Amino acid sequence: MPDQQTAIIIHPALKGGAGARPPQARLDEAVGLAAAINLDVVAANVVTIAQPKPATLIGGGKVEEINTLLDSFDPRPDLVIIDGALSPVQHRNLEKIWNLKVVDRTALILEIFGERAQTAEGSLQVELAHLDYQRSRLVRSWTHLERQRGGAGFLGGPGERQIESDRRALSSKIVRLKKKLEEVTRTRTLQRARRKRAPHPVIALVGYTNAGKSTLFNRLTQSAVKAEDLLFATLDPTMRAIDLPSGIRIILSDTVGFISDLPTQLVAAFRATLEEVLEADLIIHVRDIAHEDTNAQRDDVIAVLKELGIDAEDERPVIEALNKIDLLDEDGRAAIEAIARASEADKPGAISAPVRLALSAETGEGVGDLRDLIEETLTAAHDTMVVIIPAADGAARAWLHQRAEIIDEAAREHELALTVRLSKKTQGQFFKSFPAARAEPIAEGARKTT
Ligand SMILES: Nc1nc2c(ncn2[C@@H]2O[C@H](COP(=O)(O)OP(=O)(O)OP(=O)(O)O)[C@@H](O)[C@H]2O)c(=O)[nH]1
Ligand SMILES: [Mg+2]
Repeated sequence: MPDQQTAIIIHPALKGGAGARPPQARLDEAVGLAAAINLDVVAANVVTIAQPKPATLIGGGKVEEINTLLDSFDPRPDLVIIDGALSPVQHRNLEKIWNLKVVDRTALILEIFGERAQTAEGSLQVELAHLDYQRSRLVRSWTHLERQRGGAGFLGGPGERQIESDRRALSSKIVRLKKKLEEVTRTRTLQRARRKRAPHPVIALVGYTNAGKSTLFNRLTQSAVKAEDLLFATLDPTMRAIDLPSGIRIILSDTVGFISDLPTQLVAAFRATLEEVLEADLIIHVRDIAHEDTNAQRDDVIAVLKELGIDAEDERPVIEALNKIDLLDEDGRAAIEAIARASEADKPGAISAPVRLALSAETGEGVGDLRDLIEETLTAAHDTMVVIIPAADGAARAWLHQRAEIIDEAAREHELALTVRLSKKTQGQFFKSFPAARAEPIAEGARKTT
């Protein structure tokens, strides 16, 4: 285990810059990010920027001040983290001036993702994003930092493989990785297709990092998925089948947390990982309602979902789980509960107008209500019915077997009676494709067999 590396963090705040979040809160978040990869943060400052400098982003005076700050430590810190985006030129210049490794926000998040990824696909995606980022920095020689820069991540120690400084080598590596990733993704798609054949509704938990998704996932599944007070504790989607009280089986999926200014490289790379969300029947947006930036966090999550194609037009039901109410005082809690009650009219909810529910994944308060709401939402979107098709209509039968949950199948004279659970949307498709089919009201007792 190498010694813990030390870092100072600078949050560059553009004067009069847009943004719902106060710079101090952003700085705190950056400190949390650094803690997530076990960096020892020895100083953290906001630096106000009147006008971004093309050469160094930060003005000359401030650059000097930071140098003095660095010198005041003995030994000097290992890293400077700039909680913002640096152009390759700014990056190189700052490293030269401070004679120190500089890490920008993208690289920091990439590093965290790299440490957390657990599945082959997750690791490949991060590596790819990392290479892509490196390639963008490979405009000239890095020799002045050769010693520090080893391995895939900036924290890589000596002995790890050196980054190819040659753009071409990097590019061919990217091509190889992409191929490998394609293979892994294909396997996953196959797995997903197999799951589709057992057509259980998929419920995706999404939300800002540290909102409590994994804790809620554990509550709901009573399993032990890593839940930690670390940013980005979960990187690869974890899925688990659970049975709701009525017997409906659902697949719950825990996902990677979102963050503001997610590196574009990662948005692209993680699209596949978040595909589960794209295909979910119900989205639960978990929010840390006790966080001072809770509204800005919500907006960030909605922005990322939009990038993934889940926009205001999406008709999928959305539940906002207003989590961590145990951290609120009485007034705060009353306010949140009022917001939740007011949203009942929005049932079954949508991304633009979600149904809200106050709860605490930690204490379990309200989690039962969430389970009921999930059940209610899914039931509203699905019907159990008897579908009658001509006995000879193999295509209709196959279609149903592929996309519906078959509860019962009985042969009648020249006909087949299938008791199925079908979403409203799928029903529409089915009866349009197979006009000879018809629906019958479900016989008493048949529902029990679910
Ligand atoms: N007080 C309180 N803490 C909570 C609650 N839910 C989660 N936490 C804590 O919040 C922290 C983050 O929880 P996680 O479940 O790991 O959050 P996550 O959304 O999965 O985070 P990432 O995987 O990093 O995106 C942990 O320390 C939890 O114990 C809650 O209802 N109340
Ligand atoms: Mg998690």
